[in-house]
Amino acid sequence: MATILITGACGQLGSELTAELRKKYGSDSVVASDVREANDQIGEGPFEQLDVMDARRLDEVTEKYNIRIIYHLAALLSASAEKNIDLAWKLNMDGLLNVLKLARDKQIDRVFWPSSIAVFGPDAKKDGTPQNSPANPTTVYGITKVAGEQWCAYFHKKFGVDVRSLRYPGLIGYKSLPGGGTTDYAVDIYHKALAGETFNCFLERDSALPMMYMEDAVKATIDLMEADSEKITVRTSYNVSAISFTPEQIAASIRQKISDFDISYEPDYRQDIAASWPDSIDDSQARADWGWRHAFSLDKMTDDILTNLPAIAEKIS
Ligand code: AKB
Repeated sequence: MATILITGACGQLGSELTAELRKKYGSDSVVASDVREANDQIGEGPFEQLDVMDARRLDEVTEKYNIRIIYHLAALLSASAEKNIDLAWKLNMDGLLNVLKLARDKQIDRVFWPSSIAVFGPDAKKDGTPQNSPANPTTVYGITKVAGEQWCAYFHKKFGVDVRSLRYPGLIGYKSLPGGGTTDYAVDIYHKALAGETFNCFLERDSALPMMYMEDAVKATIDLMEADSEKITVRTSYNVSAISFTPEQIAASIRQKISDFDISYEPDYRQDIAASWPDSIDDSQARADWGWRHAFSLDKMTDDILTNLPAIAEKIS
């Protein structure tokens, strides 16, 4: 198996993707990297401390392990990006350009880069947003994702870089804590429910957003990366979708298991971000091109999280 490098491996998606790729291809075939120190969730295997804005260090790590495939996940998410627009632009763009140029110069076999539903803004269709809706975001994060998608398409067309991408909805997992996203409330809510605390939600009760359970997200990512090249007809980024719900609906799902769970609402600036995004996404192109299917409904996800989180909650909080 060709050696894989993951950037941002200690993040919410990175931790679970690293662990799954190591299970699938063997620990030594997957080099985890992050600007932070390694965490327990990524499992055993090589780790390098790496800032993706440092092109020379990225090159050094690639050479050291003879890297052939890169999952480039390091980025600032939407809420953090609004608080630090300079860092968001620099990290999200310079990081991606460093990876794309390296892939071109070293003829890396395949690159994965995450885009987001944040590419869409208020003028996109709210429900079942199509693949080719106008992408006019009103957030800094969204701007970096639109620009990033165009860079991916450009490097593919001009230099033949086999870069693939998904527009993730909000990703919900229990194995690590997210940081800096607008959809993160849907992770935190389970921790509060299990601790017997009232959850104070920063979104309005009826603010619907597209979401996906982490197990589905990891599967979508690996399926896309393993698909034959001729099946990939979208070289900006694929819409992918699973479930869509409001804070009120996730609270009701939790209440089926924890009947006295309570939620209160105190919307802040993140409500404006959420309001600018779609409520649900049409991902028929991904389903047709490379066979994407999700497995987890809202209640199935709630059940899985509330069953498994108690055993590890203390370790990750
Ligand atoms: C965020 O909330 O910023 C992310 C995203 C939807 O890309 N989870």
